[in-house]
Amino acid sequence: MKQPLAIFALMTLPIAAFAQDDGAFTLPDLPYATDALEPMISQEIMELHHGEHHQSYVDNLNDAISAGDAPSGLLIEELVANAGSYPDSIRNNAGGHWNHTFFWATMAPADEAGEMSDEFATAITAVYGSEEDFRTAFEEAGADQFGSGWVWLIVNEQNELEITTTPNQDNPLMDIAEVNGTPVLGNDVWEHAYYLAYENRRGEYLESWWDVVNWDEVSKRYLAALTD
Ligand code: MN3
Repeated sequence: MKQPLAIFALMTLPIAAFAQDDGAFTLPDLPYATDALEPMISQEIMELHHGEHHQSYVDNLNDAISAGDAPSGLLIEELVANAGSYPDSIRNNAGGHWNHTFFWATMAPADEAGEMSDEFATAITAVYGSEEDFRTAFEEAGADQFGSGWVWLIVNEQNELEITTTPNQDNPLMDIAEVNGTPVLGNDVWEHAYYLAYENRRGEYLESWWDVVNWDEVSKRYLAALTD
């Protein structure tokens, strides 16, 4: 089951994220300005989060591959899908690169965030009762993730929507994840994602974040993640 998930992830992420120059992974450009998600995500947080944190995952991943921790020339999806076969240097940094690339691509400035497609909205309502109840469940899962990690909405192996969390930079595409599936939405609940603006108020960050979710993009990823 791992290979199809990896293929779906490849199909639904921007190609630029995986361009390799001389075999090295590179930091993808943000699809908007660093101040474009204000005030939900401050420019200061965005500059640090993208320019420093994400860059570090990319640099550390390249260093780990150079050191022989994983073969060179593999796709990020291949490294992520087989994370359990590699040292933590690969698991953490390949995960960090994939997760942040996904995160930037599934957000948008509030006035460009779009709407859920009818198909996606229907699926949300079928599982959670209403969009509001879905948001509450997602926020609660994010708040309950102990320490650093991510909260995800995935299409699971039964082709159903499911909310799950992962610690650190793990994600549901990884072979070592407790729950496997294709992410269609994910929020970063590491303190570096919110602390400068929200301090210890993770719940407030999770609630504010909805305004910058790119529903057009998430709806497309939902359709792409469904299997026959
Ligand atoms: Mn982060």
